[in-house]
Amino acid sequence: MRLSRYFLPTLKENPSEAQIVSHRLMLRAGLIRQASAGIYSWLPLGFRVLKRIEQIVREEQDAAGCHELLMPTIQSADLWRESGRYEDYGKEMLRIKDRHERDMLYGPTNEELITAIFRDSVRSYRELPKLLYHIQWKFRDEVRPRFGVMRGREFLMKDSYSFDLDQAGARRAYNKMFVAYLRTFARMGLKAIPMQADTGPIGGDLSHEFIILAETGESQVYCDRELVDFDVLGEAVDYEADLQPMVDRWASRYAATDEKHDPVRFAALPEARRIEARGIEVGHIFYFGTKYSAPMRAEVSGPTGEMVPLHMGSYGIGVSRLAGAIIEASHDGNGIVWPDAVAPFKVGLINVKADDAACGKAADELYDRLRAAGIEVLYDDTEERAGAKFANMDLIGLPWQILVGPRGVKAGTVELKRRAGGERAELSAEAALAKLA
Ligand code: 5CA
Repeated sequence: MRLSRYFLPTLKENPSEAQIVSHRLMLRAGLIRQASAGIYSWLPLGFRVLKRIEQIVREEQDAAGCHELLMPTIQSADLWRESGRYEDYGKEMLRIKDRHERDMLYGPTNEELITAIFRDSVRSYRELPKLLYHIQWKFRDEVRPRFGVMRGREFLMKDSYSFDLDQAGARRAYNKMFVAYLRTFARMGLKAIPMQADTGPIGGDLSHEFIILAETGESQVYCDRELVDFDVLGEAVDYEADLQPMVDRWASRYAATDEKHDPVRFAALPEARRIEARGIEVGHIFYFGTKYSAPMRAEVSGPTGEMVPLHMGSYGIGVSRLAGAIIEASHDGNGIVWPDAVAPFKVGLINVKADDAACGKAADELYDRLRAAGIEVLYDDTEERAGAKFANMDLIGLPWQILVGPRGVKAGTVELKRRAGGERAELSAEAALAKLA
């Protein structure tokens, strides 16, 4: 992509409305713009990041045997009356009337709708277990939307739902999601720690929040330091095998949010291992048994012919929140430092001297070669002065930068810079290409 043709409205000044670094950087780097309180437009660069995050989430859900579908954002109130949550949800729910005066709502979550879909199509325990998910916008009329996309009113969520005959089956589904979540966040360069958590309006008695540690997090959390160093991506996962030992390895260590904190158990840890910190919740998984299936009569015939209500769980990931959370975890004084896996482009190519014909030619050629090699590149071919280009490229945080300047053009070299750490090397264009390919 040539920057001269792209739409990347970056800001030089810090926007006054942003209180935390990720919000500031998302506005400054031209990723998002606020449409109204807690509601954001995703500009081209931000949208690429959002799609990257979504794709990692999708790949790990698919690997765990979860099937993607898409439910609507607008739902009928009648379904929510069946579960009893229409009244319970209170002011957080955006309620709408259609032209026939029917009560509708903008979905804050989808337990009711998926339960209705399932009960209308599945009759026998033989069709179980099933895991379904979608990635769809939600609306919650939060009292205090803040921190940009971290606590929005409209936000993108991946929500999965599991259907099993009994509690043991539901536990297997829960474990699959537990492991899939560990992998998902690790692939994004995050250290997310599963912590015992409150279930809130979703309900149920088994629940973990996946929390990344960050000073600006909204939750107070407590955990065993050793969890931070657990390796996640090192071992291959067989989702058909018993995942309980792997889950226990994590769940047996102390990790809890404020609501579930047990000071006595925490104090039993050696002092050097006690972490008390702030955390950002990037995912939340729940087992809630028959909370929805019983009142909504989502039943299947069991092995002996009797009708039994489904055992269910739901599993959420804050896809849009993750864009902010990743920046909280990965930035420096100059801007964002995107982990490779979610970066909007892999490389930023800079023509350091816009008015130098030889530089322009060399940079154009390298741009073509990078693209031919399938490397995603944002090429700053604008007339800006070099200093402004460098600052801008650091701000948007692409993992690699290639600088093409007059001295290098004479010597037959370019400068390759790693955004994280700032390491630089002078090398031939061929060597730079080989390194990036
Ligand atoms: N139905 C369940 C699981 S599918 C559910 O709604 N869970 S949740 O309420 O915990 O939300 C799931 C995830 O969405 C959270 O872990 C969080 O990462 C994200 N999320 C929740 N509220 C917001 C919000 N206001 N803004 C941005 N992300 C949010």
